Order: sequence, then structure tokens, then C-alpha cells
Amino acid sequence: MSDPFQSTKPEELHGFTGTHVIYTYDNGWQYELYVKNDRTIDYRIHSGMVGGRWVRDQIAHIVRLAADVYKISWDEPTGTAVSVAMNLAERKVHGVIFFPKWIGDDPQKTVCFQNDHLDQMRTWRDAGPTFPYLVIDEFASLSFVEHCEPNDETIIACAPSDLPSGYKDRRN
Ligand code: FER
Repeated sequence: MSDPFQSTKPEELHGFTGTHVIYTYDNGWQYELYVKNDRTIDYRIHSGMVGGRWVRDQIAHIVRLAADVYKISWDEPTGTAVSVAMNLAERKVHGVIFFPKWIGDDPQKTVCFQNDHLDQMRTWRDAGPTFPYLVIDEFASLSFVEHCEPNDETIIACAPSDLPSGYKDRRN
């Protein structure tokens, strides 16, 4: 089998690993993402179809496209596939999310701390229905950006609802 990370170039990602961002898609959905290391992300979803969902240690494919431009792509235990391009220079994001039909039909099933429910998610994924996908194709803008150390377990460590008030509304 070919190396599933064959295009990961750790030496090109030093400027990106540790990046912690909050962004809002043009449809109003607000997301928070931490690039934990060159193959791993943690995230929280503050609002939108699956607001309240949060995930740690999601394996992802992360590449540098240009100065300050990166792309993160992954598939979830739910069957959802996501690809997010981030232009840090212009604070502009474009995400495409491919939701299996079962999530579009009942999004609340995936609203949890996923790490505690991985077997349940895989069972629902395999039960489907998968098709037709619900495809969400949206631009977003970054409202908050900071650079942290990689592999910091404290950045995404609680549910969105347990954050201090104002946390997600910080702008810089
Ligand atoms: C994003 C778009 C979608 C993102 C995460 C998702 C953290 C995940 C969606 C899901 O699994 O329900 O920009 O960034």
C-alpha cells in the first residue's frame, strides 16, 4: 500500500503547526481549529448545523501551497470528509464539507465529544445512508489567529459550551 501521507512535507509546515484559529463561514457557521502537529488537528464547532461538536487528535493531510497558504484535508469516523484551505495572509478560508446523507438527515447525532463515541460513529457511518452527500462549499474569514506550540493539549480541551463567555468572539 502506498504511504497515505506521501505528500506531507514536515519541513514545509513549521510556519503552520501550532496555528490556532477561529473562523466563520459565510453561512454563519463558526469553527475553531488547532493545528496540533503536521498530521493532527483538534477542533470545536461553535455554531451551525453541528454546533457543539468537538474532536481531538483527528488525523489530517496538511500541505503548504504558497507563503501563508495551507490546505488541511481529512475524513472523519462519521464518514464526513472535509478539505479546508487557509490563506493566513488574507485571513481567508475556503472549506468543502462532504456530509453523508445520514448526518444531513439528523445532524445532532454527531454533536458530542467525538473521541468518547468513536465506535458509535463508525457504526452509524457503516449503516448510512451515505449518498447523496450533503456538500457544503463556503468561504470563511478568520476572526482570531494565534501561533502556539505544537502538541499543546490545553488549546482544545473542553466543550464549546464550557468556554468562558466571550472566548469565541475575540478578534485580533
Ligand atoms: C471545518 C469544516 C468542517 C472544520 C471541521 C469540520 C475544524 C467538521 C465537520 C464535521 O465533522 O462535522 O472547517 O474545521
